[in-house]
Amino acid sequence: MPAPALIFASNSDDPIAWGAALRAVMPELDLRVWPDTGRVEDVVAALVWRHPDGALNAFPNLKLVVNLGAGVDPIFADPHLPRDIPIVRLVDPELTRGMTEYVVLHVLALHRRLPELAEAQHAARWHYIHPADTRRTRVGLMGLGNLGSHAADMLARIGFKVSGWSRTSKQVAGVECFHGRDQLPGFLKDCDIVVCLLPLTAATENLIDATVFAAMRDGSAFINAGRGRVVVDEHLLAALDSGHLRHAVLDVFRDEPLPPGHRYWRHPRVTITPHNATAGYPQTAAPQIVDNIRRVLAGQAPVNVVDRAAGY
Ligand code: NDP
Ligand code: OXD
Repeated sequence: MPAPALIFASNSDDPIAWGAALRAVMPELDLRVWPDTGRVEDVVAALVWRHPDGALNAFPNLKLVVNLGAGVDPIFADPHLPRDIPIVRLVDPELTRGMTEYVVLHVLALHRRLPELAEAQHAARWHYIHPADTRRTRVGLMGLGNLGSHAADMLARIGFKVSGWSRTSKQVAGVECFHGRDQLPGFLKDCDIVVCLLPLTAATENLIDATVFAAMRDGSAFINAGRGRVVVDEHLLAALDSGHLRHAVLDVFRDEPLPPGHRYWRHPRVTITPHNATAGYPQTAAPQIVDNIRRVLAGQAPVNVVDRAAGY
């Protein structure tokens, strides 16, 4: 039997590093890099990030599509996506740890008022701000999945009060949990800092709009590391311009790279990071990818399968 072949299609991941990590757990693996497919019949799995539309239809024996990231919206952007092949996403412990690091970094920076202090330093102005009481500060996570629940746990351990909002009802130790559209205002009204870790789906696109910002506390802050299209940019800018929101930290954008003329770049109340909150790491992600390849080759269901109907 020929060695299982895998097609790698990503312009932002290093096929050499991924090949080495995958072969460390599956030495017989035959890794091919798009567009050098070789004999298309050999390919059983595709490892992709923003693959070319229709590319996955080239492989008649494809049994698995692996998204090289946590968010699968780039896969669903392909109008010719094969219908019946399971799609799995990365649930990589290092990717998760990296996102928690990002969330904690920016929550602490906002909590300790670093943007205002940096502005004061720039003007050589001694601007005393009394430190806020962590135990009386509430951080709210929109999205309580793999990333949101891990970040929530760390924030609670630091001493913040933590709330979370999800689609379905959840229970997370130390987190006040809300779910569904009806409970969104109740979730938002007590949060001092709101963190979006939602996937982009038909239900979340443009979800965070003027109504959502109005439901947030006066003087609260917002972090978006989920997806740019979940937020209505003009409404966020209006909430920042009016001072209703004191600051926004944005890692993800409607169009990436963020266009040079976009108002976010020069807004005094916006901090921008270039979609680098976290990433998948070959060494820690390879074992689960290989496990899933072995599963589909043995006729078993893979793990971390994306729910196509829900879109995440
Ligand atoms: P999960 O699928 O594990 O969790 C998604 C969470 O969002 C779940 O709690 C889910 O609710 C909730 N959710 C989904 N739809 C809705 C909705 N309509 N209303 C309310 N809640 C909803 O995903 P991850 O935690 O692994 O990742 C989350 C997102 O983070 C990714 O999809 C991606 O967009 C983004 N991301 C960004 C990165 C970056 O570098 N900036 C890196 C990695 C990911 P429920 O629990 O009920 O299912
Ligand atoms: C993402 C990722 O989904 O980098 O943004 O994993």
